[in-house]
Amino acid sequence: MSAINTLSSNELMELENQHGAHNYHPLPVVLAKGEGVYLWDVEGKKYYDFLSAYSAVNQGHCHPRIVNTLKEQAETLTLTSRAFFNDTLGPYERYITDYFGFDKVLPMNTGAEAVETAIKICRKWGYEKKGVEENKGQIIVFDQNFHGRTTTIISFSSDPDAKKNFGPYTHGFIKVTYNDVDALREVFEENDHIVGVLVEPIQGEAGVMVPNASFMQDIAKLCKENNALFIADEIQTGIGRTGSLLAICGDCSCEGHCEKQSTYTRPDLLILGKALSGGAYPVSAVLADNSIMNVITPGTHGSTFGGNPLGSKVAMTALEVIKDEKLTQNARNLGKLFRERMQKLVEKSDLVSLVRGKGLLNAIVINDSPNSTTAWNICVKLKDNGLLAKPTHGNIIRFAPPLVMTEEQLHECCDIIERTILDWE
Ligand code: IF1
Repeated sequence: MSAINTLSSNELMELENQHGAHNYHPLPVVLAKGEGVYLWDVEGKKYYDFLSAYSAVNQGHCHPRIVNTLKEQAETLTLTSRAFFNDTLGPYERYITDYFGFDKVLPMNTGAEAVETAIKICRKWGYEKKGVEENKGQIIVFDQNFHGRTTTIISFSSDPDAKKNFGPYTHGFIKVTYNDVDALREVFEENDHIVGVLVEPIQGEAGVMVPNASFMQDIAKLCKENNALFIADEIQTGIGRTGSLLAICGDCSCEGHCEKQSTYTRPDLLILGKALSGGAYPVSAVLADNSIMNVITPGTHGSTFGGNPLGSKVAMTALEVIKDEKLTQNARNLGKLFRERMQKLVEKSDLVSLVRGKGLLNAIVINDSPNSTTAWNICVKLKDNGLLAKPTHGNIIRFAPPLVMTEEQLHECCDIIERTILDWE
């Protein structure tokens, strides 16, 4: 056994505390192994994962097919840079554009980079195609958004922790209340320089806020009427998580690119990350049709690692797994079951005031002040009882297990949650 593995959880936490920047406040559990829906800590205790690395491991931990692809490609070719062609990028680009129904893809690595990429494409499109005066373009964003942590993205964050003392901030964003079509329409009416609208189909960090069923269609419609780009950040919600291939598909059971505009509202720019690699490697992407993507020309954008052979191969396998194992359908079915079980708990317990979500992206709201530590303490208890989840925004607990869960496992998890909550009172 290697030297690292002889250290206890306490010793490992102390190492992070001593030598790492304190940019996180993790639950006190030190994980050493993962397989499917399970995680094990250093002492060998087994847990159900109910976070899925913020929806990056939709395909389950260490999926054998994804791991095999990673190993094989790692032994063959990992990185060439984009100074040369390579033999995996083209096939990957054809695969992902077919999969989601767009002309072209721009490959990047992290979610924030992909959001930055979409913002750059949108602005350039605004000046070169829409004819907006240079440097005047505005992008509409929403209150309580989460799109990443670069200086431009945090410039339009509503979260003081994410934003304060990181200025000066990037201009060119107008913030509107989420789920408020009238407010959005007003901004369009008052401003000639809108080049796009950037939105999460469900706001994750805000506490799994599910907007009205028509909100995405309303945005798409306003964008069309005002010649602005509809930009969907599906980094957390996409790739099966919400019981549809994309959350903007709504309740349509198509695989993402059907013509039923009533249920599927096709974005002009689609942003993906996280589960695009099944958590094995950082892979993100922006998809668009030619009329938009062709504003990007040599030298205007790029990344050393974006589109590398390892990431490309891993992403192809990760997307295949979603289809082959019907994980989207599983998320839809299990999600209904989960919310039914939690709804019963809401009725039985004064501690839980509501459950909301779609597919396997759900949250319960704890009946206490957002400043209380109740949700945190419940998560610590859940951990002791063998289930890992994380509070968000004080009194909300997000529940997002890997999509490879079985019905039997889900019931066992609901039993753990129920017992933990009922024992609390
Ligand atoms: C952290 C939240 C989840 C995202 C959407 C872009 C990104 C994210 C919709 C950026 C990333 C992560 C990042 C992680 C916490 C986490 C998160 F709680 F903050 F909201 F998932 F729920 N768009 N979300 O959700 O992607 O650059 O990280 O690859 O600690 O920052 P990234």
